[in-house]
Amino acid sequence: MSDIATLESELTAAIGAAKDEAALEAVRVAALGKSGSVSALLKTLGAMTPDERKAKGPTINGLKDKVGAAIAARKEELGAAALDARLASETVDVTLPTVEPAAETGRVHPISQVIDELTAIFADMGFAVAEGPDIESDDYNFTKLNFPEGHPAREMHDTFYFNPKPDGSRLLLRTHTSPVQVRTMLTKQPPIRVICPGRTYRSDSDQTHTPMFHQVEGLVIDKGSHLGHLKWILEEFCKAFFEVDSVKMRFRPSFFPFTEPSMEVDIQCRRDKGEIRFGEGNDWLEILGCGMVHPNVLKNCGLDPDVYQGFAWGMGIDRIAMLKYGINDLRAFFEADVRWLNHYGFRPLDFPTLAGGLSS
Ligand code: 2U9
Repeated sequence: MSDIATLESELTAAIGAAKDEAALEAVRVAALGKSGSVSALLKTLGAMTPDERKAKGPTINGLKDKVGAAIAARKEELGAAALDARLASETVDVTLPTVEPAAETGRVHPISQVIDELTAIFADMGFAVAEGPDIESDDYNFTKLNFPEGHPAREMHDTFYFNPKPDGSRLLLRTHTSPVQVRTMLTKQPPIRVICPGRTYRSDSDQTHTPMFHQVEGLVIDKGSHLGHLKWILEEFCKAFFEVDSVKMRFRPSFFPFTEPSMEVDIQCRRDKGEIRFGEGNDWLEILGCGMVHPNVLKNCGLDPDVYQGFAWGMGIDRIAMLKYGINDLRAFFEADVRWLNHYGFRPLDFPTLAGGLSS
């Protein structure tokens, strides 16, 4: 074999053996670079006689072309293999479960969920939501609501009072959401249909009471409002809230300064191995208080009781949330334990609607 043929087979083997572009470049420099083996052969042409050049020129130039072409072909091969390897390493398995986006990992607190649920139910019956300040005056929290001076609820040990002002008046943390209805009656003309959900405060703390708790109260004022309307509204609410087709309710006489007559309301239930089922059974569970708005309250809020009648009700949101969702420790509501919230909380984008199912 001639020297040129030997060099060609050596270079072809080296090109084929180059594992990556860097190795191939080293072969190219060793063959075609300034001091490369093929370049050295090309240089010998200059010193040859014309006949020698005619004889050897095509072989040497042919070697240069073949080596160049082989390097280009190998480069393409290596590029394609590198791309295949990258694509293989970046493949996505579309059958794997998706990662939950950040917006869906948080949870809605059961109290917020229950407020959304009862708002959806009462909104469907034509009620607006009214809100007011947590810090209230004695007048709006007690006096306008027909609490006599010296009523036990006004005692220091039941109500959180702020220090008295120079004129002797005292602000307080509202003990119920009723001052919101007082504000509504003082600023809006009947017919009035509002619900008032919000935080309330009483100086009370044990297994079943927390100093801050949540209430929702409702108020209807119109000409000719009566207890039949109240009963229907409360029954519709209980059916929708507890997601049952029918529910029996029991109205027992009671007393509140702001309503006359006043009633406490129980709903039918069945207690079964620590669980409570609504809309069935022979047991009763107290869930709310209600009554016709006292004529003194109507007068105190600028309405003529001979023209307008009203009814109102109030219930503890924390309590109905516990009953509906089987939560038995009230204090857990306010401990901000993420594990508890992951268990009892609701998905943030599942809004409660009557059509879509309140808690689905
Ligand atoms: C106005 C007139 C009347 C609101 C009412 C109740 C009955 C009631 C309790 C239930 C459990 C409070 O959370 S609880 O302790 N509430 O029983 N609340 S009637 O009556 C009003 C409110 C405002 C102007």
